[in-house]
Amino acid sequence: MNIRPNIKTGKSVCPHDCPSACALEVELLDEHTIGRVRGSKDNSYTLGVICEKVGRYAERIHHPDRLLHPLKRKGAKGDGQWQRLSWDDAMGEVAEAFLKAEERYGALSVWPYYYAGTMGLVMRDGINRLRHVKKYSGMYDTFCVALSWPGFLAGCGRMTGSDPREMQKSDLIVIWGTNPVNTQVNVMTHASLARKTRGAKIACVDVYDTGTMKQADVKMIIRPGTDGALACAVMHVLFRDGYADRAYLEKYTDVPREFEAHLQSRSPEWAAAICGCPAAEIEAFAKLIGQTERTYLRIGYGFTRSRNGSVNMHAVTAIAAVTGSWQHEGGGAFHSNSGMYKWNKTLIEGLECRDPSIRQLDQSRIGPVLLNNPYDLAGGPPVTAMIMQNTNPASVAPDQTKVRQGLMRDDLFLCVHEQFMTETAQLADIVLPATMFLEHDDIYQGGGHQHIMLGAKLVEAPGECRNNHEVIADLARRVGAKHQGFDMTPRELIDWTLKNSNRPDLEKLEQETWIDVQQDFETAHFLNGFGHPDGKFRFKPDWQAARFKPGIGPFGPVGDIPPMPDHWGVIEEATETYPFRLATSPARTFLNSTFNETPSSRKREGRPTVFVHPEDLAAQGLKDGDKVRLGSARGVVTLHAKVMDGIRRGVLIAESIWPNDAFEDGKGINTLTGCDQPAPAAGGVFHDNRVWLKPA
Ligand SMILES: Nc1nc2c(c(=O)[nH]1)N[C@H]1C(S)=C(S)[C@@H](COP(=O)(O)OP(=O)(O)OC[C@H]3O[C@@H](n4cnc5c(=O)[nH]c(N)nc54)[C@H](O)[C@@H]3O)O[C@H]1N2
Ligand SMILES: Nc1nc2c(c(=O)[nH]1)N[C@H]1C(S)=C(S)[C@@H](COP(=O)(O)OP(=O)(O)OC[C@H]3O[C@@H](n4cnc5c(=O)[nH]c(N)nc54)[C@H](O)[C@@H]3O)O[C@H]1N2
Ligand code: SF4
Ligand SMILES: [Mo]
Repeated sequence: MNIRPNIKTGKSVCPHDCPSACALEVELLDEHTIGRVRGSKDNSYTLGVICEKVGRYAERIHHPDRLLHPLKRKGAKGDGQWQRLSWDDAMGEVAEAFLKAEERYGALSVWPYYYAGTMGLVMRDGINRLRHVKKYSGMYDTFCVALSWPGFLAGCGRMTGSDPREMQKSDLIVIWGTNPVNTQVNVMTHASLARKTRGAKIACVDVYDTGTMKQADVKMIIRPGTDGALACAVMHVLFRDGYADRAYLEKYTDVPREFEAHLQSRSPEWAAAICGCPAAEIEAFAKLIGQTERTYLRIGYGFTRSRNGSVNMHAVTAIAAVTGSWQHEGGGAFHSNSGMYKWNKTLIEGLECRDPSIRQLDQSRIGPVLLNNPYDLAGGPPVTAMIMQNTNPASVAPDQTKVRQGLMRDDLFLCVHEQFMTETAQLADIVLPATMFLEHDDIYQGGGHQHIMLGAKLVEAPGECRNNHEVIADLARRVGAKHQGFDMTPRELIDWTLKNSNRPDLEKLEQETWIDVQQDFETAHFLNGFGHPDGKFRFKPDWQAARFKPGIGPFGPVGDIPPMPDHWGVIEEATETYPFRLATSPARTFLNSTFNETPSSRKREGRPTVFVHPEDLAAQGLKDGDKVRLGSARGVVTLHAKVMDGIRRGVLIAESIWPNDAFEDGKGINTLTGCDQPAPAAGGVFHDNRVWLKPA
């Protein structure tokens, strides 16, 4: 799409929870209205490409259903009746409820709750300043990375990796457990460039025939939760057939010979029985990796959303250590660059007021927390007052029935600060209207690349919308929380944070719009050593020490984690009652539950659907398009079946996240998912569900 002449454009950053954090150019039609949104061609990672849903952002920002005024519940919770009130009255009610909760049960009964609906550091994380100053309950954020990060860190010791732009210089890009065509489109830009310019091959490992898989030369379709087995068999072949780089292994890894011996019984035949993928395909895949020096492992999040997810992540990272592909440009591995930025968030988060002894309630267990399960409350008082920003747990959190029951509690005061009347906002006592990213100033980092980026305010907000910082600062004043961060503007917070993180200041960032902070080649490729004290990659990690946040966890049976990469059979294996394994992979034009309010996304995605192997469909006496029910130990949902060839028998996929009310009975897909805490550090197990499938 070309720039239209005579239309003013502004530079911005996509704020959504997506590793691509695209650099944007936004058409500004007047001070309230945007036109088209494009990817910036000048940014070396974005390269002018963004996803279709953000390309038509005008549809979201100018949506007729945007919340414009503070609202107060009329009638019972969830009745859908509201009355308008002024900001002053609304904030007065929130403050009063918080002070009352504190007086009755202590500060721990207030639980500020947030997630990454915006990735802006000021707007996303500022809620923690209020939390820390007031000593409210902590939140352990487990939806997304609590499984993947400990798995990556277990081996590599630092959350960085080969420059993602190096994919252009690879000869084989292995896209493992991510579906970038849907979830982070720029990976495909760089992989396709490598294919075009040097004939690189693309391999994809997933549990169904995704849009990414369709573009791949090598297609590895496995059963969910079996990546550890596949990785072990690949490494078995690498050692067996002489593709292991022994000099590299001796220098850079902890127990290479013990690991080689361990892998001797992990043959392709062994893995085939677990993964459901023929041994010959595993052999060929391993051989290709072994023969290609410049093999780049682009490792995603999706395959870690299982009870053995951390172990599987670690197993996949071990492949690059066996081949030593880290030594080559266009080689090595990448999961996230989050470990690179090293922000000083003292003022944004009020870190100097943080008391590490305060309980951390697990975000994914919001259901049991609100149902007063003693384990989840860690012996403390019940949660009786909450403010939520940038998240929609009544849709996205696991074990939805419990989440809803908890949020419906009569003695819980809930304030939701939102852009739309989400499933969560519908259950609130007070709903506050929030700005969108183009209506406020913030700063962003690229998880999937290496830029610090400024997203400045470009248009005026509609109605009475206020940004997160304003709301938190206002509430702080009303509940007597004092901190200099509450008295600063977002721009002052951005400037302070940049300067105190040894980065150029706001003025400089404003001139440049983004700063490339890529590490040098040796550091990014761990050639100066991996992130452990001895500088070695660990085939045998210290799982007991594996945490995502200092001081929290480990959870679950850490002692049972296999000492070296393996298939760890703690997933919800199918049983006679629940003969299928279900993954709830992201749909292309929804982003979690965001965008599921836009008409073009709804139209493109159709209706809530479950993909079923043709033989499984026939065996159930069903045909394509039939209405079906899925049931797990946690509940039942109703949707429609669609036949899918590219999937193993016994595996189901329900692309997500549809609004709850798009399903019969208003029960969304997370009715089926569980919220138990997998080892070592807990985390959302959205793709690890045993279910039955029946005609509706
Ligand atoms: N369109 C769209 N984009 C998104 C999102 C979205 O919901 N929709 N979500 C955003 C967020 S919050 C995140 S964290 C990222 C996540 O982005 P990704 O890293 O891509 O992770 P997921 O999207 O959870 O899953 C990716 C793929 O993993 C597959 N998968 C599931 N289980 C397994 C398994 O056991 N083994 C293997 N090999 N594959 C498996 C799924 O089928 C899916 O195709 O995407 C972001 N971008
Ligand atoms: N079944 C299933 N469930 C999943 C997943 C899955 O793959 N399958 N993925 C999981 C993952 S990886 C994640 S990260 C979670 C994400 O779950 P959430 O963090 O809840 O993400 P969203 O559903 O995108 O909701 C974000 C909300 O923030 C609001 N918002 C955006 N910007 C702002 C702002 O500036 N201020 C305020 N006040 N509000 C704002 C949006 O309107 C939106 O309603 O979902 C998890 N749930
Ligand atoms: S690909 Fe991700 S970061 Fe880029 S515009 Fe789309 S949602 Fe935003
Ligand atoms: Mo996520």
